[in-house]
Amino acid sequence: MNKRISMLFTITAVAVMGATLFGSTYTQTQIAGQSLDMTQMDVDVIEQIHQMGGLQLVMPQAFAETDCGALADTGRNVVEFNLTGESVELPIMGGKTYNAMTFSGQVPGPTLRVTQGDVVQMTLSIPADEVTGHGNDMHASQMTALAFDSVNPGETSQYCYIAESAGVFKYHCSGVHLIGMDQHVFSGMYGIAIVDPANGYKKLMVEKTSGSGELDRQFYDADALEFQLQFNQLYLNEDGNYDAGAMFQHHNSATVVNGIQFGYVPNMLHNILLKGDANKNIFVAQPWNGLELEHMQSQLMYVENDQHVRLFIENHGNEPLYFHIVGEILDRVTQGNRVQSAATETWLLGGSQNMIVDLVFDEPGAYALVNHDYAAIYTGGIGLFVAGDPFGLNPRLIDAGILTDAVPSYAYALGNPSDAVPPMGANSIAHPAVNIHGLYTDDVVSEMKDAGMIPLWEVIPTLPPVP
Ligand SMILES: [Cu+2]
Repeated sequence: MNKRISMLFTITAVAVMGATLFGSTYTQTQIAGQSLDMTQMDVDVIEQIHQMGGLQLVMPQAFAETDCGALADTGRNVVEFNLTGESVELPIMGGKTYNAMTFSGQVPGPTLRVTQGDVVQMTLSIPADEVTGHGNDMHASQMTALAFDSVNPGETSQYCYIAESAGVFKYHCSGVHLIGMDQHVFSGMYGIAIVDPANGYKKLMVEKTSGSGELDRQFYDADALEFQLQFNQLYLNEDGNYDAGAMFQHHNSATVVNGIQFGYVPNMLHNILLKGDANKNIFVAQPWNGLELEHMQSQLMYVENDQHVRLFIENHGNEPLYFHIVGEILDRVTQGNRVQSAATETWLLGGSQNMIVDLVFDEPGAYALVNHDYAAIYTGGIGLFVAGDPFGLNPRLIDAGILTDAVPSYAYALGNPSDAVPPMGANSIAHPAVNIHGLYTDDVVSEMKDAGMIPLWEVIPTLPPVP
């Protein structure tokens, strides 16, 4: 064997050995559901690496436990953020379920909204019957990485930090001492914190041309109707379990927006209103169509024309997000508290990156938001905004007695989906109504009913027929 071939052989052998030793073990460890015993980690190094799945992540802990008492005495506003780590079964497209891991029974987890300079008091509780420990790495924090670790079942842990930087920030489970972090995140343990700028948002300037074609500038007040859109992927096997092998190869099984594939597309009611038949689909893909799906039935997002709309967008996934709205231009893109672009067609977000998009929908119509990666579009990365009254429904809804007067968006009749509506901030315009929509456990749904959000699946059958 000549030297070159011998060298190639050696490299190949090492690669094969590596795959055997690490790859397969990793998959088993991950899928088995996180029971790696850290007390066993003093064994020899190879065995240790073997147990961890071929990779020992040597990095500081994600955050330190800080003195919540001292921060509470500073006079700053303290915001409590309480989460529980819960494994539950949740639906996926096609009538199946998957073994989800959640913060507080929903995917994504609850959104935290604070103002720059506030103290966040984050408390993570893990129920005693939970199958694994969980942690929470909040990207909005900047802390010495010391004491905080994953929380064991039956225990609670707390840390505090000052939200110093404005913007959108992901939070996610950090696994059990970082092990299984990928499984926990892709199974649903992610969410966002919105940190509003201390001086509020800037007003929006949109360049247009006037009637005679001359350049004109229109200004919109900083107050806006707001939505949150969190993109991610699922990597599931046929049994609805996380498939680490698929993740390592970037072979996702679904693209999700706020946890759901095709969650913001027309449904049965829209079919009836526009086509006179519940079964005549308007859109190419309407998997979450019927009222029997309750809070999982797809819903649309409604905005007014000539209204300042603000979108908080996070890419939680492994794949890039090429965010685009079909038929619209992103009037302003902000990251952190800095404007990155204006009047742009598409903006790219890498993994764990975010932006705030400000825009105005000028004309009545239906506008699809997409990840303009075609593989993402056709696996669920698409949803619809409906601006104004493009279908002329106002007179029909008034005739039916559902509305008393013409309204500037269908949100006044149907509400906007709860999982796309962030908590209110100082520059938020209130949504006319909010309907219960999202990847929620039944407990979360009943809390939302108590909070006055609309269960459309109960309300719609009681409405008079629309002529
Ligand atoms: Cu976890």
